[in-house]
Amino acid sequence: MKVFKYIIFCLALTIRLCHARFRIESEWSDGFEGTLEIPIKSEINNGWKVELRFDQPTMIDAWLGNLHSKIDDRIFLFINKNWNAHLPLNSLFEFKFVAKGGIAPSNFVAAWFNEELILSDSTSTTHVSEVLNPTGNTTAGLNGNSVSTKGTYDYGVVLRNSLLFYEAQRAGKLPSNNRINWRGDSMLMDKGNNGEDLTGGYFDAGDYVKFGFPMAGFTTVLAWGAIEYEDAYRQSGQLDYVRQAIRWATDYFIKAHVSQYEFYGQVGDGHEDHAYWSRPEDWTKPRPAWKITQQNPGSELAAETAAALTAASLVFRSVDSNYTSTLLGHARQLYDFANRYRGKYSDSIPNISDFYHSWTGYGDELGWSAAWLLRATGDQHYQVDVDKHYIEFGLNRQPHEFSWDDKTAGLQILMAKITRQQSYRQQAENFCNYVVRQAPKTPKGLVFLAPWGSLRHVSNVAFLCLQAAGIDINRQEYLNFATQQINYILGDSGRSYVVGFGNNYPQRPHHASSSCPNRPAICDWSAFSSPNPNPQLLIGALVGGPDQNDYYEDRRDDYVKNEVTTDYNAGFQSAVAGLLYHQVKTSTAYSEIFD
Ligand SMILES: *[C@@H]1O[C@H](CO)[C@@H](O)[C@H](O)[C@H]1NC(C)=O
Ligand SMILES: *[C@@H]1O[C@H](CO)[C@@H](O)[C@H](O)[C@H]1NC(C)=O
Ligand SMILES: CC(=O)N[C@H]1CO[C@H](CO)[C@@H](O)[C@@H]1O
Repeated sequence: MKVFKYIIFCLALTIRLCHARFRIESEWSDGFEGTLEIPIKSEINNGWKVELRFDQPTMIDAWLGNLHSKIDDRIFLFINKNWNAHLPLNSLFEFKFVAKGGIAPSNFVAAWFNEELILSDSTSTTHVSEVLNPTGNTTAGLNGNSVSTKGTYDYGVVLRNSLLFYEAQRAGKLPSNNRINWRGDSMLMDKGNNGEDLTGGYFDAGDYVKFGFPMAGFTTVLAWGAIEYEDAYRQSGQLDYVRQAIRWATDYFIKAHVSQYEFYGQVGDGHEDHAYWSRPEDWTKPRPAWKITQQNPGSELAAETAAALTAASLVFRSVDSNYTSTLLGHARQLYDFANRYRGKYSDSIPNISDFYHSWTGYGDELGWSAAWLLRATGDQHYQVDVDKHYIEFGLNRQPHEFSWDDKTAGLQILMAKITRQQSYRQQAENFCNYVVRQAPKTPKGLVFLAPWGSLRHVSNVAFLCLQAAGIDINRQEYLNFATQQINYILGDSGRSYVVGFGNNYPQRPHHASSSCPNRPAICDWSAFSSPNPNPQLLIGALVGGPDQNDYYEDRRDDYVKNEVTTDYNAGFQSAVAGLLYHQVKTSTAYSEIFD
């Protein structure tokens, strides 16, 4: 029997590529044959991909494309063949397929063309969320059409250097493959109140305190970049290194999580530390450690650590399943701890308050960690929690930055990626439109969100809006923005702001250990006040950056413009990985990448 029937449900308000139609060519007891009619509204030069979703397992034959991946036998991603990578403007692309295995046209619930939802039946939101790819990664930003990000900087080298900076920040016993020859073992006496081993982890910045909250925050951002832009890391030979960098933090978080409701969130007193200017290797005094418990909870800290462990679980999923489940186990417990025993972490660890007081409260971290757990596990309870947190904490608000303190914009973009729902996409777009189109700029075009560490704010928003571009929200505009901002940092402004890279890079970062001469020479406050460059090259470190007039001085005593931190480099490194990723994808047709 030959039936002609159209299923048309066009999301006209949100979708540029509207009026895609599905035509059923024929139908029989075991399956059907159908054609997706896709009007081509902008010329496709570099290939395309089509994703088909069903609400029950099926088998698909489609001869116009190569099957690239298949999830749960329900989600099928097809990439063009060599001969049909080009689709002319204003043509109608007819993508035909046969579905078999006891399936009816009503089981076909949604289709995407180059990241855009082009067809969705009225019930598809529930269907689609049930069959979400738990890693959410198969479709990340592959659309290469008409994007030009011709950087004149070698982003692969920048990634390598940034990872070397993280290596220079390691506390604890260094492994034999340590690449920083002026660094050695340090702070081997770090322990908890009951003697628990708390060695390892990262020094926060130019100092030696281990602040758990920003450490977790930067780990989440590094892991996020490693998930989305895995190909960029692979292509530049840095995939193993970024995994090691993430693991250096997550191994420490696992140690610090000494029981279900006990987590150490700080080692070292900031005031005492900041009175010391020398090498970490030379510090011998025992250091205090503070934890959160049921009686003294800390929801920002526990939730952000849950987010970091969850994001890291996605990084290790394909290489170490045991470690992945260890990470997820701790993450679930810490999220539960954060949500069940609520409290401001600075009330429980008051020693933090002069350094990383959380001004935005814990609502953003609760939403953000639930979203990460949703992505990694597909467990719909976390969707319910995200919804609750959105309402309780007003998380649909439009933030003005993305930072170690405020995760709201990250949550909104992450949810847009996971669910593809318009409400989240709109929030992501509002945020990026604000930073790209409205926020203050310096005379040379740097977006200027805050004076202290201006470039970390720039990098963070560049990273987020690259991800928005990857799900086709104002793609070209956001890609151009991110390229312009990152290239400003790398040299377009007339100098480089990354130690050891490019033209006239900073020589005197506010960073104690690299300001010290080689051992055994004494290192003290005279190293701090010396006018000379730091004796050790802290390669890869991003400094704070210029003021609103593009003014900057390379002075060691200027911690506003010239400190370096593990937090600053994370958004920066992930943004650079994103630019490299888009470069690679646009210089190669899909067929070449995936064949
Ligand atoms: C998994 O990891 C745990 C903790 O690191 C270890 O004790 C266990 O032996 C590992 N299991 C496997 C199968 O590697
Ligand atoms: C931080 O901890 C140190 C060491 O226990 C203590 O002397 C100092 O008073 C504390 N400072 C604050 C602000 O809590
Ligand atoms: C990092 C990650 O999770 N990669 C996964 C992306 O999805 C494909 C297909 O499901 C997996 O094979 C990868 O391991």
